[in-house]
Formats: sequence, structure tokens, C-alpha cells
Amino acid sequence: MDLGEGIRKAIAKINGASVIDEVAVNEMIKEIQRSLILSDVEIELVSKLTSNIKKQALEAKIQAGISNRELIIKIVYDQLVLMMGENYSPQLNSQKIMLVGLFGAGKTTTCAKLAKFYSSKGLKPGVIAADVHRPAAYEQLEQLSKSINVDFFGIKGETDASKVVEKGLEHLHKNNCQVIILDTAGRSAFDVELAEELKVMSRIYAPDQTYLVISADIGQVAGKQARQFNSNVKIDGVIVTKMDGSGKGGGALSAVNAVGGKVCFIGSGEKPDALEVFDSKKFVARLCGFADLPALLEKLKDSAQEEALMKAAEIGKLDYESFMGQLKSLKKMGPLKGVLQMMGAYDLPADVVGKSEERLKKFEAAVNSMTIYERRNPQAMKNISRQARVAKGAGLDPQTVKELVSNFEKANKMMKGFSSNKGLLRRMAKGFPQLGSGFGGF
Ligand SMILES: Nc1nc2c(ncn2[C@@H]2O[C@H](COP(=O)(O)OP(=O)(O)OP(=O)(O)O)[C@@H](O)[C@H]2O)c(=O)[nH]1
Ligand SMILES: [Mg+2]
Repeated sequence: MDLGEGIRKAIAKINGASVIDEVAVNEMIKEIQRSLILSDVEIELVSKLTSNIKKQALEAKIQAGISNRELIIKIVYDQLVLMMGENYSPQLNSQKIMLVGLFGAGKTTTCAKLAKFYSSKGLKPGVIAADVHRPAAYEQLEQLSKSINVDFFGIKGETDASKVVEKGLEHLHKNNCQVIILDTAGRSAFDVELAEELKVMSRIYAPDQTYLVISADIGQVAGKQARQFNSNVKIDGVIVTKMDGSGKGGGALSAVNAVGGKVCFIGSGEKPDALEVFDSKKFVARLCGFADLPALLEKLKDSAQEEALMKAAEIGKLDYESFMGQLKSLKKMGPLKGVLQMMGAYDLPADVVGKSEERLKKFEAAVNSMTIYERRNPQAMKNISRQARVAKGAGLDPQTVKELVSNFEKANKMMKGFSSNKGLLRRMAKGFPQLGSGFGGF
């Protein structure tokens, strides 16, 4: 089960609850905790995150206009985004970058990716192969550099990494490289030897940016690892690789939090161009499987409208503004014919559908010509001279506006009649067209 699935399951729990009370929120929190832990997020981080979600969710019940489910998704999402930190804006000037990380994290590949990135921004990059431990490290970086056409420096057979760094800086500066990227050796686990080597290299190289490279599938140890690196060489940011794989990514969340919450780049493939500048919203959307958050947020707006209409109907104060909003969301469902067919009305004569659509357009034009006062005080529109003015503004004849006003009045009366039946009211508010005829013939 991925994190997204777990979170959706948690949300489903609260979705069934009629009110967001402490019991319902606790049920949901338990499920979120479970899925975060299964996704390798550190326990401390899970409790911090879930206590924030809980606080917000309980406070949120006073927010009107958004359905429980969507509200909770948004809270969970916002808290995850908050925890992931801000979007990254890489500095586009001369700089020295050092990459550190454990075996196979993707350091060497990321060297090439960064070189390609800065080169595409008009800066001349150069890379230094300072991994003197892994036999093929030199060739790997040399080959990658060739494929993307950037300067490369390494000393084949050299066992002293400091020497490679010193000579490399000299060489690449001579070649006028502006962004110098240093590849370092990995280890299977963090040890004293690695710590010592990194400290020495960092002193000689004096990097402007030191990035910790971690793989998205690394698991819970990511946080611990990040702290170990950070206590020896100051980590400026994290690069999460292999986000394209089946990695759960939760470990990345922990690592980021452990070093002050900054992801800088995301690796999303093996090729040198598979690098993205970090965008926290995109990352969390991917992590949680909310493929289309803009659509979700759009829906949030719709449900606010729905709720406003319900309220208006309940207190018997439907006005042109809320009614218009409702008609708009009905329109969003697609062409009227398709919507009606969806509801089981297959044999509608084309001219009936056509007429309804025509009427909707006219209604919209008329409402657009009303003043805000008129929209909010529908009784004002019973006035003939106001109708004449609106007709003129909307390019309609006064008789049509009169009909529209009378249709609206009928709908309004009907809504009041239904206000005691909440279930039906809700369905109406959702714009179910089988009730459309009740909307005064719209
Ligand atoms: N799918 C995918 N594979 C990646 C990504 N980044 C790196 N890899 C692959 O992961 C493997 C290890 O990458 P390297 O760049 O060699 O990792 P490293 O940290 O330099 O490894 P050591 O030098 O052994 O410590 C290679 O097969 C890469 O092609 C990524 O973002 N996505
Ligand atoms: Mg390497």
C-alpha cells in the first residue's frame, strides 16, 4: 500500500462520519500514522505531523462551505507540503558543489545531471571524479561527462582524494568552468573513515553547496543517515533520486526534516536530463498519489458553492448569485444533453435540450446585467423597469427577462418547500438534473 492509498483510506474513514468530532478525527489520525510509518517516515516526524493535522482538523469544523472529505485532504496535503519545505530556486552563478551520500544513492549520475542543468542555464560546468575507492568510478563519470559534453577531471589510479580535488580545482578554473561539481565516494554505511575523508575534502574544496544525495527507496534510516552526514559536513540540501521508481519516498521526508527541511533537486530517471528542481506541492502530490491537485482544489470551490446554496435554501434566501453558481456547476458537468442522458433521460427530443441550453445562456446574460444589489435581493427583480434595464443590458427582450424572473421565483419557492428535506436538498444542490425541471424549467 502506498502512502497515497493509506491517506485516502484514512480520509474515507472521516468521510463516513456525519460530524468531524474528536472520535472521527482520532480514527483518521490512526490510519494516517499507520500509512506514514509503513512508508518509512520516522516515528517522531509522524507524531509531529499528525498532531498538526489533528489540531487543524478539529479547528476546521467551524469552517463552513467545504465538505469534510475535501477539507481533510487539503489539511493533510498542506501539512505535508509545509513539512517538505519551500520550493527550491537554485542560484545561477559561479559555485562549487559537493555531492555526498552512501553507496548507490546516485551521486555520480547526479553530478552529470547537475552539470547538464547548469549548462542549460548558460553556465560552464566541470566535474571532478574524487571517488578514489570504487574502481570504475573514474570511467563512469568520464563517460557521462563526454555524453553531455562537459569538462571532466580525474587522475586515474590516484588513491588520495584530496590530491584529486586540489588538481581538479586548478584544472577546471584554468578552463574557466563556472559551476564545479565534485563526485565523492560512497560507503555501505556511515563510518569514521568516511567522516574523516569528507571533512578533509570539504576543507580543501570549500564548497558553496553540499548536497546529500539519497534514494527515494531508502526507508526509515534516511533521517539517521542525514543527521550523521550533517554532523560532519554541513548539508545545505538534499537531492532525492529514483523518484521514478517504486520507492515509497517516505524516507526522503524524514531525511529532509532531519537536515532542516530543504530538498533541492529530484532525480526522476537514469539519464542526465532526468533532474527536476524541487517543487514541494508537486512532490507531495506524487507521494500521496493525488495526481491532480488543481482539480481537487477546483472541487473545493464547487463544494463551497454547494454549501452556500444549501444554506441559502435552508434559510429560504436563494438569490440570483447562488442560483447562478449552481447553474454554472451544472454546466461544468458537460453538455446538457449528456448530463440528462447520464440521469436516464435518453429520449429527449433535440429541440427540448436545445431550448434548455438556450434558456440557460439567456439566464446567464440576464444575471450578468443585474447589479450586485439585484442579485442578492431577488425581489427587486420583480420591478418592471429593472427588468427592462436588465433586458437592454443583456440584449434580450423584456418578455424573456420577465419569464426568467418568474422561473427563478418558482425555483425559489420550491427550494423553500424542500428545505425540511436535507437529503433531497443536498442532491438538488449538487445540481442533479432530474430535479432540473424543478429549477423553474431550466
Ligand atoms: N531510475 C533511476 N535510477 C537512478 C537515478 N539516479 C541514479 N540512478 C541509478 O542508480 C544507480 C547508482 O547510481 P550512481 O550514480 O552510480 O550512484 P552513486 O551514489 O554514485 O554510487 P556509488 O558511487 O557506488 O556510491 C545507477 O544504476 C544509476 O543509473 C534516478 O533518479 N532514477
Ligand atoms: Mg559514484
